[in-house]
Amino acid sequence: MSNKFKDLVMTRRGMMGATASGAVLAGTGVGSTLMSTKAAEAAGGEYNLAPGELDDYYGFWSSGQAGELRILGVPSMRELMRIPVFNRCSATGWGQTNESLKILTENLLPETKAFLAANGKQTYDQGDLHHPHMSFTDGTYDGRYLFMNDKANTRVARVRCDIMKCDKIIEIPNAHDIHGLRPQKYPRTGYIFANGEHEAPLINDGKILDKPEEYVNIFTAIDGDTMEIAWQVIVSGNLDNTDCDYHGKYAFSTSYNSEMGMNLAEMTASEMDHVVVFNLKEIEAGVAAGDYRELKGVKVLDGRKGQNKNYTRYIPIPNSPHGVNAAPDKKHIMINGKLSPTVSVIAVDKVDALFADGADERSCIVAEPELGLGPLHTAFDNRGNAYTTLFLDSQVVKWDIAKAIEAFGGADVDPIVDKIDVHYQPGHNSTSMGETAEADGKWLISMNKFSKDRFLNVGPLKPENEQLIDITGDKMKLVHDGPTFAEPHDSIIVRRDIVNPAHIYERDDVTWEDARKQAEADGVDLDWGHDEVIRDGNKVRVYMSSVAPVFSMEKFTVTQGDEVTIYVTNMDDIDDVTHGLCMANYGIAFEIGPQATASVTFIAARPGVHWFYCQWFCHALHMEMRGRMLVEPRSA
Ligand code: K7E
Ligand code: CUA
Repeated sequence: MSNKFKDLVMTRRGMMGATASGAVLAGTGVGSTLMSTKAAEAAGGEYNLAPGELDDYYGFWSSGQAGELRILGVPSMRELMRIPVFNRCSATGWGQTNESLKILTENLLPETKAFLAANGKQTYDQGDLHHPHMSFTDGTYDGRYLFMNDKANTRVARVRCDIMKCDKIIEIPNAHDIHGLRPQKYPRTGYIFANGEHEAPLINDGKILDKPEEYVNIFTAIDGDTMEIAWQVIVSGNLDNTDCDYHGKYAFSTSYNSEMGMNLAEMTASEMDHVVVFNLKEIEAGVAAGDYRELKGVKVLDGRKGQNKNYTRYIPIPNSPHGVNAAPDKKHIMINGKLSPTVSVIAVDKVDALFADGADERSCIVAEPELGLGPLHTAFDNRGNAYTTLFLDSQVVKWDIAKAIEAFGGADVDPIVDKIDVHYQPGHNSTSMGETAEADGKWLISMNKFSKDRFLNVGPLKPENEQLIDITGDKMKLVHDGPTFAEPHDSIIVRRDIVNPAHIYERDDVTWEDARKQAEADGVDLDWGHDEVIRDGNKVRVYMSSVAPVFSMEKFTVTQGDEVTIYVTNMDDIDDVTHGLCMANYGIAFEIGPQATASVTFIAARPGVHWFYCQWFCHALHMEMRGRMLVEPRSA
């Protein structure tokens, strides 16, 4: 008998034996085994949705260096939509329409605008979108907004969940390279907490390089309603990831470089790094008391080590911690070890003492289970289990939080419940509703940085791989491989009843308020099928509307060198009838959703007849949906 065959027989015998003895015992254990098996089958069977069936969850995905937000259906893992944010988009005209350019430029710092102008640009055309999170009310998602960071260019963006478009992007002054980002969970969002990852001189004017003592790092709180900066705190060490408690009292940020080193050897020199705890009430009191300096219009408080202020505490954590994850039990914060094989568990109710009576900073650590190599991020179910990605082991480990606490107290228990191989090198993971108090323990996504041999070879650049795991049973069960283009960095999984986007736009949407104001000034009623060419010196404003399959304007004439703005209002009010306007050989193309107005401005520098056409398929006569712009040569 070959070894393989023997193993198989052994396994089958083992299984049969367990089932048989279970049946004989007929105790409570049998019932729960059957229950969990059934639940696993039920959940596992549904991931492969039939055509036309809808998913149970919205998945909101970051795309890392691709700079956009993506919507997937979970559990089918079908990609439903891409929302351009920090990137440019050929299909929607994001970064080209006046409406999107306003969002992309209005909150850039003056020095950034000057720098971009020197490079012939109005705004950045790239970003690195890591962490998408929904706004909260009372510890769970409220379906209002999604917030996300741009590590590349130090920005934070917001997406409106009613239309699933980005409506605000702000640049964060004083900080460098926003990485960790989380919304306040309680009582509501409230604050958006944003970590500056890379430390720099506070006044970064090019006069300081090798004086590490002058380098600082900045933690920022943004008002999620106004997207204005509430306050900033200077910290010691750099800042990686962040999360906050369920009580509205504290935020927690990991620091993998408490040494403030400038190279790898310096950055990993000490055995211990730290987690910075931010005391929100104390910081607000400090702001009220005027204990800040104003830098680039922002109130900046000093929370560095050794300042002995009550704004921050520094909890020592083994070398180079990474992810921070608040458990849905509202009691525990997980600090993922990265270089340490451990996850450090902070008890939130023991944090008060760090501020009140100067208790030892490590006294709030209630467990530190050794889980495997390279723990990066942790997700949760509703049964007291945590699921941690192990980057180096290429595994997800399921562990029991209560048992980890018992073991830390000296009990002889093993908190590890199960391990599953993932393919390969997982970074973030997320569970259904797992970062809220309504975690439901159904699905786990493992976002893996490498796919290697899992898919057909597409050349040296490989897709990444996000895997769907059924977590309803005792054992985790891998049910789906999902190849993705750069990069499934992070995701959240939101119950579908929480998200209720519109089908068509409201005519009075704020998105095109500038167009509406200009139209009013020009005596044009945007809400009726207008058709006007307004001349204003060398500025020309062309107003037209669209109803499938025609533009209201068949042709218009401008003069070479004119600054032309074309406003298009889509008068169709039918679900899914989006039009576009593409001006051939002018590099212009944008989307106009049903009942929306969109506009674009350009210099008509190229004389001749130029066809514009609708580039979003809208009608059987979509090809016929076109018109002409005549650009007359400017007479010398
Ligand atoms: Cu979310 Cu990579 Cu930006 Cu962890 S950080 S993997
Ligand atoms: Cu309108 Cu195609």
